[in-house]
Amino acid sequence: MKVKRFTAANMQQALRLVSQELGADAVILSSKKVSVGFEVVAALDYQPGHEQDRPEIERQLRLQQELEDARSASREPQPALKKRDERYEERMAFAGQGDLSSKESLSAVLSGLKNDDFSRSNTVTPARSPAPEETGRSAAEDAMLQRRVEQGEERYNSVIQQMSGELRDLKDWMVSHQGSAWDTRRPLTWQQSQLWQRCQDVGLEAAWADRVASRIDGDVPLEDAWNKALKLIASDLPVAPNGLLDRGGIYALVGPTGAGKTTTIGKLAAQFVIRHGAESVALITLDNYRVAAHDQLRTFSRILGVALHVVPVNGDLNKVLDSVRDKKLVLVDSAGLASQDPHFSVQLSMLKQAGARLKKLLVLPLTSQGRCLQENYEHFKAAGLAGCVFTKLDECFSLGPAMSISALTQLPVTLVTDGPHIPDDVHYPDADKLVKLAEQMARMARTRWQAAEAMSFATQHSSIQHGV
Ligand SMILES: Nc1nc2c(ncn2[C@@H]2O[C@H](COP(=O)(O)OP(=O)(O)O)[C@@H](O)[C@H]2O)c(=O)[nH]1
Ligand SMILES: [Mg+2]
Repeated sequence: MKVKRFTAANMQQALRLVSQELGADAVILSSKKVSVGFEVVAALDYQPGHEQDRPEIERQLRLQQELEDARSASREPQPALKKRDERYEERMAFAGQGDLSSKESLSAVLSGLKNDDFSRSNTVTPARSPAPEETGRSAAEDAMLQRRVEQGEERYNSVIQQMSGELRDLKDWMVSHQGSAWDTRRPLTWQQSQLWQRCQDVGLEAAWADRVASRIDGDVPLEDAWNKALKLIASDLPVAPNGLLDRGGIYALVGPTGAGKTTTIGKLAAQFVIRHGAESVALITLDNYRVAAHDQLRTFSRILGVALHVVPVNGDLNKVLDSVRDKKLVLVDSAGLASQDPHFSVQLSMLKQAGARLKKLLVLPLTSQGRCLQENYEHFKAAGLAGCVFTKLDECFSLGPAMSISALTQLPVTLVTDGPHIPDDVHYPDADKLVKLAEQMARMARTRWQAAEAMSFATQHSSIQHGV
């Protein structure tokens, strides 16, 4: 937008100056009678009704005035300057509230005037800057004036830049807080906060969600960014090599009561017996703190024809392990004791003493709440964990909490069980499939909630209808 003030002996001449300099599309913003004739303020590319343009109009008029004042200062005595300042104040107040109540296009105004109004034009006092030869001012003075105007513009631009920077910071801060991002010191963009929220829906721990969201740049559409995020989640999830237990080894399953330790041992033993024969497997149990605690394992051992070794309270697990050295696969079952139980520390030290040859796998039932799973990890980590087993996949509604423990503690998922049936319901994990499943569960949960909400709305609605 270009704004300029024109002064002429009469209105027609002032409009002609406008037409000459700004063209027929110029819009008259204001006009008024002044001592030397008429003054018109006109603009090009002006949008009527755009109140936000007013500062820009005022800025351009002010610059024009400053330039004129500076020019006259170089040839007029001081008191004249004050007079001009007053004129400037007067003009500022006048711009936008002149005699022409509506802001009309110049072509419309001109077409309303008689042609001979223009032919009768005589001396015009143009607002345009006089050339140096007209004013008698030197080129150096002109350059100085020009510099002053440019300095004013520079100051203006730097203030605008500073303000837009502050606005950007404020927006980032608001976005990161709106998304309740984990690390509020490092704000997330709007898209990252959307990804963060989706990670939360999947059940990922806030710290992991934050790590995932902050690694995605915001240049791609949200759905593409989400697919990238899912790939990152899968790559963050440590999984044990496929077929690890098929090669044999010495494994102990630890975890809370009812997690599925004994059942999983039954599945693994049965599969190994089918492939390698009963004499290749040994079962050991530390769980003899309760009456009939190892009855279930004894039943498995009888059916499979596999030897079962019971380590008594305060017994020597290492000695028993030595006695089954010739077995390809040794599986140790344990009791899911509470940490305040005095037998817990006894069992823990037995497991620790067995050293690295005995790989301890933490059994995490996916049906448990995230907080419980975290407690289970804290409870058993002193045993020196080598991996974890996800159980009850068939009964769970969220995979995120267990996946978070595995990813944040770098405990590889070694096995996944998805039913109580022996020997079939045990599998080696696939990170991509687990993540996909986790996302599907989150989507299903959302749909379920939406349906429930719709149902409750429908019920309330019908209640009102029936006047209940
Ligand atoms: N649905 C389902 N049930 C399981 C699974 N694994 C174990 N269970 C059941 O969970 C219950 C407790 O299992 P158990 O092996 O005794 O747990 P433990 O106390 O850790 O030894 C039993 O009824 C099992 O049949 C599984 O993957 N899915
Ligand atoms: Mg058991």
